[in-house]
Amino acid sequence: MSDQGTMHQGTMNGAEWLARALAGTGMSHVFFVESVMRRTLLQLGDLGVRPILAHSEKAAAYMADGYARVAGRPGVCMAQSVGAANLASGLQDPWLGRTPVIALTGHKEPSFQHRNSYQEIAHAPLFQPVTKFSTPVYTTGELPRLLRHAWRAALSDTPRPTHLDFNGLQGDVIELGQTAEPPVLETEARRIPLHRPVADERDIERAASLLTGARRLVIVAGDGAAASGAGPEVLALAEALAAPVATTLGARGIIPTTHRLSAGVAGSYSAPPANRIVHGADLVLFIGCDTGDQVTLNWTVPAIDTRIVQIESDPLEIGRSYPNTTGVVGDPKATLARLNQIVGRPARDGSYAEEAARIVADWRAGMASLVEKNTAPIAVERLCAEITRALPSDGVLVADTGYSGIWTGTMIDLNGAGQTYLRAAGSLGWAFPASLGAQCAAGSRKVVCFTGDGGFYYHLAELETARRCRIPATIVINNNSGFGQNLTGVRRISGNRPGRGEELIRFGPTDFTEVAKSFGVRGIRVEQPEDIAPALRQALAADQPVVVDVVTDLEPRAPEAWSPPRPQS
Ligand SMILES: Cc1ncc(C[n+]2csc(CCOP(=O)(O)OP(=O)(O)O)c2C)c(N)n1
Repeated sequence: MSDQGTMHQGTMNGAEWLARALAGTGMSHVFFVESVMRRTLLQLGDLGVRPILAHSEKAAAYMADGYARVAGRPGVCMAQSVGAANLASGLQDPWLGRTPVIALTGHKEPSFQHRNSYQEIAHAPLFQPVTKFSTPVYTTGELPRLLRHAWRAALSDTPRPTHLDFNGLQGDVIELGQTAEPPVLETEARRIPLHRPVADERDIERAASLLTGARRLVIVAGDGAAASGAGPEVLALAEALAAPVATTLGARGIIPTTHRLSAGVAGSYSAPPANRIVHGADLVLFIGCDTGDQVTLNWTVPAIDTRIVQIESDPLEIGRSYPNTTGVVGDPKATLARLNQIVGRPARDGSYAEEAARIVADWRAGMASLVEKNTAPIAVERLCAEITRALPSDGVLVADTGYSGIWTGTMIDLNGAGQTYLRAAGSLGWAFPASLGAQCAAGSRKVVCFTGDGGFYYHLAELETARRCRIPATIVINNNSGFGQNLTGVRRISGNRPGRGEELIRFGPTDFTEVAKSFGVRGIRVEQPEDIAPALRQALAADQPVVVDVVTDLEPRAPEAWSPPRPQS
């Protein structure tokens, strides 16, 4: 090809076009594993976008996920052909968590297909279940159109990953051709959600009259409400209608968690109050909430026949799981702003809000002895209380799945203003790489990762990335030498015989400060409760990554969700 790598009048090499187009969106970092798109990565660096070399493709995808959620713009991750399967597996969490991650891979030329090529299986089936849009790119000429489509698809409601698979195992096709298209992806670079349609006025009025007519109204705010930045509008509505506010785990902190109307996280990863309060409602207002099994405790909270009003930007979500639903399709923040105007300040009976506040206060009082526990082994409730105190007012908390989600979602309070809570959508090990990506987007805001030791083992190698790239996240490890959450289940199936089956879930002990040190990362070991606060203070003040390895015990159980009584048969 005669024009390889050279610049013609008004045209540009595809690799350069890609770099300029990505840089033009305002992104600051991309995440990759060598060997892929080297020219693009070098040019991105020249344009001020930092390529972060990760140690596995899955970690690169998680970094892009954390980055996107904090930046409010797409996160980009890249891998060569043989890394595509690993990258695709890393898209499960952003798919479930509804994050616009854009994955770029290479594949071998058509002439290599169907003849036992080294290192490659079909990519399309790998990406099909975890992307909204996935397509091969065979020429540079197609690149601008397909990348723009991948960009739009990732960002449009509901945001989710997309994928471009470039010809050539390192994505070489874009090295070969020229394009005259301007390197521009977006007409206007905006934070997500890009569009904020307000629902139909009659639908909002109908919702307002249902809501004001309910006596025991409860709001359940979901990840969509959090993504829309609807916290102030949710709180204003809750106050106007004296409605307790429960949230999905991902919307933890959308309003201040210590507010008298905050009922906490509802569903399966919850403390008892929220489920009791939601289940006691005569009408539930879901806002940007997927009504999935996790937030509804397998569709029992609220009960399936409860009257529902649902505000949701994606019409497909209206009534997906609750038949008795009145839908309002619009961006949560923009639609709530109008709803609040219509609702005004009606006279309300505040007795259900008072009852809810009492349920929460009683539960908190019951937790006080653990929250204040002063002796070793350290209670995780105490660790959480120390994180509540230490997290800066604009801090970002990134939680892993399982107990890490339950502990942080029930025992760490958030201010409902500048703080951000990100949680795994289920993949153990997600939090550590995601926190590194989040920190890349967060600038001077501090990111705190909360992970169990089981979760942390997954991507230990990224300690090297954190040091090399000087990503100053604070990594708190709840180090209980095993899969704590799974102890209950193993005991149950082994007939509660002491020790029986525990080899399935116990490991360690490991001193993660020694592990960190071997990667050149600072570590602080904490074995006594009074040492947690100083350790967090030092870690948060550092301009480098710090591992805070907190030694806890495997036995204590995290808060358990309240389940409604089974109907008599
Ligand atoms: C990829 C993946 N594999 C397995 C699981 C199942 N799982 C959920 S929580 C958990 C244990 C987590 O252990 P750890 O991170 O040490 O936290 P702890 O429960 O001890 O607080 C496991 C194995 C999962 N969620 N994701």
